[in-house]
Amino acid sequence: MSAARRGLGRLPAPPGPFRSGFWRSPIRGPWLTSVFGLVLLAGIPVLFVTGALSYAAYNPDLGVFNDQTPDKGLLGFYLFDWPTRPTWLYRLTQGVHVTLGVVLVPVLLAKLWSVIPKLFEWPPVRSPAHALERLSLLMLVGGAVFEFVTGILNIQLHYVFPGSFYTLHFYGAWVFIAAFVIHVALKLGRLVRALRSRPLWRELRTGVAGTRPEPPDQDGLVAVDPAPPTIARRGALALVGAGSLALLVVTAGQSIGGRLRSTALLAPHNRAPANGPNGFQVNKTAAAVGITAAMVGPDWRLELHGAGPVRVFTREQLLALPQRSARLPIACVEGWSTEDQSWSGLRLADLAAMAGLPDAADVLVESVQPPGPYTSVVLRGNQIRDPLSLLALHVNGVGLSLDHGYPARIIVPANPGVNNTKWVGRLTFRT
Ligand SMILES: Nc1nc2c(c(=O)[nH]1)N[C@H]1C(S)=C(S)[C@@H](COP(=O)(O)O)O[C@H]1N2
Ligand SMILES: [Mo]
Repeated sequence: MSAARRGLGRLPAPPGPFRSGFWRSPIRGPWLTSVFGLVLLAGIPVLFVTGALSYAAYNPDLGVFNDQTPDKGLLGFYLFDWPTRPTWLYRLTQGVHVTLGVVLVPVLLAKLWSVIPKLFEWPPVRSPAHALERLSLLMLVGGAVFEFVTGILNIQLHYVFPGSFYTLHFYGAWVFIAAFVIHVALKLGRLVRALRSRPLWRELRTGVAGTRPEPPDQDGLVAVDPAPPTIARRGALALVGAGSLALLVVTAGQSIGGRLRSTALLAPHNRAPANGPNGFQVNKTAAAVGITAAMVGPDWRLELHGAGPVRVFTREQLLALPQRSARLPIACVEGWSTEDQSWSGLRLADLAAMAGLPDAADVLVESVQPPGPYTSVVLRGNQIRDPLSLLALHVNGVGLSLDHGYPARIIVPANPGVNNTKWVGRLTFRT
């Protein structure tokens, strides 16, 4: 035994939560922790995968415009060309990511509550191995809290961060998942044993009166001096389950749509802004981003850059060209999405051919909006060539409303909403 270890061990625990008698809930113990842990074990990998897919969809290979995550380096190893089919792909992956993230909040909080005595272990460090374990727990808890907080702030408030939300959430996810994998590897055996120790059906039949503490455990979760029970384990599970269910009900409608849309009370984009053909969700209105009547009035032009000289079109000239249509949704990074809308306008593939580059590798799309994060977006070759990819002039049979991007906007199947640029002023096809 080292001198340091003896020294620390001899210091008495400070009063309060560091004392072993402080935590007294009689239901705290490996079983309850493992039930919450099992739910997170199923949910967090889904969050990680759908989140990672969102980065591929957001098009980080295409440089500074679409993705502000600098130097992804090795962590970007998996990035690939996001497909354009099925057209609802991003609606699904991002709807699952955001909805599941919200629904898991009560489970995460309950899991943290169930292990809180571990945060106040005394002595704080017993050995180098113990120090490592505590560091990994710090990364785990810190990573989880960080990812949930940044994610929820983003879907509720949109970009309130110093720097880019994407950067923070991306690196945070890798730190969190690394700690998560280590934690699962260390605890899986204990989780299985704890779950086997008390059959769920029996626990669900046990009321407050029959609730007894678990036998003392190696992690010190079980109270040494338990208080009389005020809630059964099934009551705690019901409470957390009801919290998750309530969050599901007030969130999922923004992604599922239809009649459920009106139940999405927590979602900032839950309601259709108006009736009629343009009456579906608007993320940023024209007024909110500084689009003035002059920018999109009779003087508006589309500039088409490519192999030959620059070509310039009025809206009337674009309307005189062959119009194509596509039924496609808008699916925002924030998780909300619209049902399919009927868009019509010019195929991006036709525009690429008009620009003299039918095999263009990508296209730089620029909005007339004053410079900001959405004013430039790059779309890839596979997105240009999909026959459903349009520079839309109409939606649902009428001209685009100003808020949906009049005079012209991009709509590409399975594209994250953020890359469907509104108020387009210039297209530059490139090889
Ligand atoms: N020029 C411009 N295009 C934009 C945006 C914007 O703020 N400015 N918002 C984007 C985002 S984040 C989304 S989700 C969609 C929303 O389109 P909608 O408002 O027509 O539903 O537009 C995208 N195109
Ligand atoms: Mo968005």
